[in-house]
Amino acid sequence: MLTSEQISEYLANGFLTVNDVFTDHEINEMYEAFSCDEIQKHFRVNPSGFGFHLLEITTMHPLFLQYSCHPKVIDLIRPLLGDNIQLQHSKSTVKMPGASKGTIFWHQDFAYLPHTNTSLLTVMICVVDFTMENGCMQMVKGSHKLGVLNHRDEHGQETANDCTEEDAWQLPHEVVNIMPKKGGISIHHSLTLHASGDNHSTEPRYSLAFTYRASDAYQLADKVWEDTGLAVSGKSNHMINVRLESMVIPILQNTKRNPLGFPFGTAYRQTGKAVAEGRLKSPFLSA
Ligand SMILES: O=C(O)CCC(=O)C(=O)O
Repeated sequence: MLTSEQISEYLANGFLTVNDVFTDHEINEMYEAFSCDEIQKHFRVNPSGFGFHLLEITTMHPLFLQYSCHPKVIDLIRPLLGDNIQLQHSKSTVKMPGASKGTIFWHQDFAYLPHTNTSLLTVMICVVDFTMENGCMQMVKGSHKLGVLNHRDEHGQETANDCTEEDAWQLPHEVVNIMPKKGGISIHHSLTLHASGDNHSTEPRYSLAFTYRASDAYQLADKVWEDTGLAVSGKSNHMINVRLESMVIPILQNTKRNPLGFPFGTAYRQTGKAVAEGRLKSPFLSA
């Protein structure tokens, strides 16, 4: 369980590091799971980008499913999300050593997966020590209180470098290096601004990321992954109410980085087929 100090820290800063969550035995198990052929082949296919983000990892190995639902994780996040929790997505975050294989620009996760409320967070499980050298995450203290920042270009599309509001990670804002030890985790709020660099060490940075949501957060955009909506705490998905938070959400129209929608998916176009295909247009509006 989190102490009241840790809960206050998360609420104030928008992130938290907790060490000594998993034993060496559990970490070795995860490491072994990463080593299976099915998973390894993904890390090597894309030398220049998002090969390290392999989504739906819970469907690829039973151990990853087990750890996404593990009481050690769920007991820690229950005070932050409430009793009814679902998985929103799962992924490997394995940074291979080398330039341009793992840079993540400043962003808020919520900008890519907006919901009706912001009760979403990500747990990163560190299978090795996280260091500046191997591309640990950096987070801006208190940025979860800034609302949803702009991640769009003038056409409403995702920008190449994610968040456009540079002031948000300059002084007086404080940037913190998030460096859990092997077996530790970090937890960050879906609005916490974060980034990470390449892995300049000689070893892969093995880690897993599970994004969870309060079950009353209803998804507005981005892909529904195979494991989205998996109940990990409390009631199953029946009879869940939807909770609305008052906010403005700049919905991304597309993802430039990858038209197929991997890894972030595209905003759902909430239009019927005839409208989407341009067969139906108002006779009173110009294009
Ligand atoms: O793995 C990392 O260093 C960062 C991952 C990240 O920011 C994300 O997936 O949103």
